Amino acid sequence: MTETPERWIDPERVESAIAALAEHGARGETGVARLVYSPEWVAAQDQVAAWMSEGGLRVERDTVGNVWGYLDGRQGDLPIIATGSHIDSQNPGGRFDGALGVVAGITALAVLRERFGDPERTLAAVSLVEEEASRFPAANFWGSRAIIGRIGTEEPKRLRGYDGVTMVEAMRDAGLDPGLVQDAKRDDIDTFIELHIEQGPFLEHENLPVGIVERITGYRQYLVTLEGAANHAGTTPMDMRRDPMAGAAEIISGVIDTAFRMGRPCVTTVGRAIVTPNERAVIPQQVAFTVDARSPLPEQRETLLARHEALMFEVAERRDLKLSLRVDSDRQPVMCDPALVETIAQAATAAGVPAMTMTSGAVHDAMQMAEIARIAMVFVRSAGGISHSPDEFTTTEDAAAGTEVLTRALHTLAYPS
Ligand code: HGY
Ligand code: MN
Ligand code: MN
Repeated sequence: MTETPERWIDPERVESAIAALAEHGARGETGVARLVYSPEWVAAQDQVAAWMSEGGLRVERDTVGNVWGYLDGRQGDLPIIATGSHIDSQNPGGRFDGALGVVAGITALAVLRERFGDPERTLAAVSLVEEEASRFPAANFWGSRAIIGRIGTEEPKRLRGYDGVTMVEAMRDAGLDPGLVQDAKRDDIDTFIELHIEQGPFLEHENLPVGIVERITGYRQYLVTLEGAANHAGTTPMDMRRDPMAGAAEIISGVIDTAFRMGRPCVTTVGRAIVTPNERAVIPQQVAFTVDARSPLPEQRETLLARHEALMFEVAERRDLKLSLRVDSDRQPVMCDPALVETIAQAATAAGVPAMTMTSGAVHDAMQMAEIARIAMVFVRSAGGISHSPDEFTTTEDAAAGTEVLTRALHTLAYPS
């Protein structure tokens, strides 16, 4: 019999922090709606900064609102090792998506400081401002894109939220200067490890608490707008209509069917539709809908996107509809660093936490950070594979097991052996 290694992480510490964060933007019993730069978002970032200070970390806020907590290393001039995730949520989502990675990062650094003192390499825990695009449909990865220098100078003025507020106004409401977004860019990050809930069924299926991500899916998100001619539902013969709903129906069922026929791992989702006017007895003038298409295999992603676009153009042409296609987000699949994956696998073994390597079907801030740093991710099991819902749940034991693995991996990377 091998002995269970001593655990560095107290599960209660992780659980109580998740519960405290969930109060900022609480919706019902278990839901959270914490949209970027809202008052509840500001309160959550303040809470995070306070925890970082209590954990003995040096706190900084950058110009876009990311909160950084540093455990300074003896070799302070070396590029840093960072961990963290996003503090915003779906509208509403659950209490773990993003938040668990923020809590795990702060907990890991505080525990490393308590147990081992100063590291050799500087460690940072970061609470990133926005990943979900739940307030601004095209903001996605606002925090990590600022860090890698991929926010255009005009973007804050151009982006408008579902609530009609521009990014400039939202940033000002949160006490930030939108003219300084570019100053959040940095070039001193060597390594970024993001802990996140799996948001899918595979770990539960394998009865494992932890996954180590090797590859993150690629995706493209479109807003498809079809324009036809509004008219009376009773008097306009079927063969005399320019009906954008008929075109949308054909495209929506077609893209979903294409992904289904191409098979795993590609997926396509139509999650939002806006019908104008939205009336029972009127052929609509316009139907707009989102298409979110993903595959972790680069060639499969290209084939999927090409088929989707061909269908959209063919249907619009045949039905005499005006098609406009806006791409809100577009990203190739990203590979995690093999050496980091191995370091995390060894940390899991040392902790006595069973784990497997896997692919992420969700997109993550880590894939933006991959442009400037080597990256990897630690996943923890999602109950029922459910996420982006108030029903999202991860047990305290699993959350602590993932945090344990993260902490030990950071220890390997930042402390002399
Ligand atoms: O859409 C995504 O994959 C991410 O969870 N926002
Ligand atoms: Mn997330
Ligand atoms: Mn999410």
